[in-house]
Amino acid sequence: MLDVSGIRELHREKFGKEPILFLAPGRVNLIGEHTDYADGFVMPAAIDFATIAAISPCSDASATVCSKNFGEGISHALGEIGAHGSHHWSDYPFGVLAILQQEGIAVPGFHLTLEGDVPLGAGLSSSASIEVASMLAMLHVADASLPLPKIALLCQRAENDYVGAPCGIMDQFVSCCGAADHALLLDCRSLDYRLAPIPKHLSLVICNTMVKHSHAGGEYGSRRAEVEEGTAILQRHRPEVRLLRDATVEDLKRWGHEMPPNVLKRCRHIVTENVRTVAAADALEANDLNTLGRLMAEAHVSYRDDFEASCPEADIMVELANKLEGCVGARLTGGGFGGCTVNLVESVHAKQFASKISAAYEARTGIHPEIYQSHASAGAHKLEQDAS
Ligand code: GAF
Repeated sequence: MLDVSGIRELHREKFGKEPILFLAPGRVNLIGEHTDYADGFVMPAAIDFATIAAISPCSDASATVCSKNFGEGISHALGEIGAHGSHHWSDYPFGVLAILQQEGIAVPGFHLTLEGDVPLGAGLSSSASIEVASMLAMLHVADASLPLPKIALLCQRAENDYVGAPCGIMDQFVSCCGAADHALLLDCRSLDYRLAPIPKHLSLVICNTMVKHSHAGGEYGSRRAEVEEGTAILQRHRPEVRLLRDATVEDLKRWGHEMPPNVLKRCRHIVTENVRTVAAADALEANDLNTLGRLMAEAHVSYRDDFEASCPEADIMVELANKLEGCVGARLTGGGFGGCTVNLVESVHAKQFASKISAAYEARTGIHPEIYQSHASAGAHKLEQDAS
């Protein structure tokens, strides 16, 4: 759990001013992987792990960010933020500042302290949580407000344009709009969403394979490029296909032979994943947990075999989970190539599930995993002065 009063104290000590605090959560995705940038469907939930941004205005025209857990602090003149980052952790808050400036929002000089407990590089959206918490904080000192979906879009732009990671909208959106005890089915084209309650007797158990992933690294971008290549081939026959959201399995059967085999597989993952994701939301709402579990299993196989975004350790984690008592569904979550699995587990079995999977995974891989239990939590918000 984040030490809210410790963060407040740290800020006071460093900058001599009482800060205002904002919290933005990380996320776990139940289903719908790499569908967001194809205008498709995703169903994540915000989690108990988060970033807190503590901010106070300063008298000169500079922006200073500091952190104990992300790394060294840094300061820039407000007029010298630039359009691209420098591969430093502070690219996330400075990217947010750059985008707000581009939007014509006059953010005055500030001191910003950022602390978080979202495991880094684990596929749980630590970056989105830093961006969203930073943006809420900067909007506060600018005395400006924006609707949450707009904040999500601007944070995505910070990550795409300033940090240089070609992510979709899912992570920033659920960090902004997540709701306690609910998963969020998002239509990534219209940004309409509906909240599906997670049954009270289920727990979210997140298993960290400890295999690091990185979005700025090549694999995420190369998958995205393959998806775009496949989309362009379909568009020759069906110009109304703007993105893979508009394509069907029939389209792929008819014209898939024109695609390189790997491109066809990537497209098949996305087209079928969209169908599974909407069906999974329906199943969750209908309390049809067998169907939900089956769809999560199919999604993992598709992610592993068609999208080729899994890794041996994640496959082992999922295989082990599926054998344990109380497991409703298990799959690799997030951008892929490592990170965490998401497991829906009957709460009465969750503790035993965690200890058994930890021991079995370590026995199979020699890696000691981290296992986190989380609720589906609320989206980004201001922390009241007395929050501790
Ligand atoms: C990462 C990206 F940031 C998201 O936009 C999404 O594409 C996800 O990978 C895969 O579903 O988290």
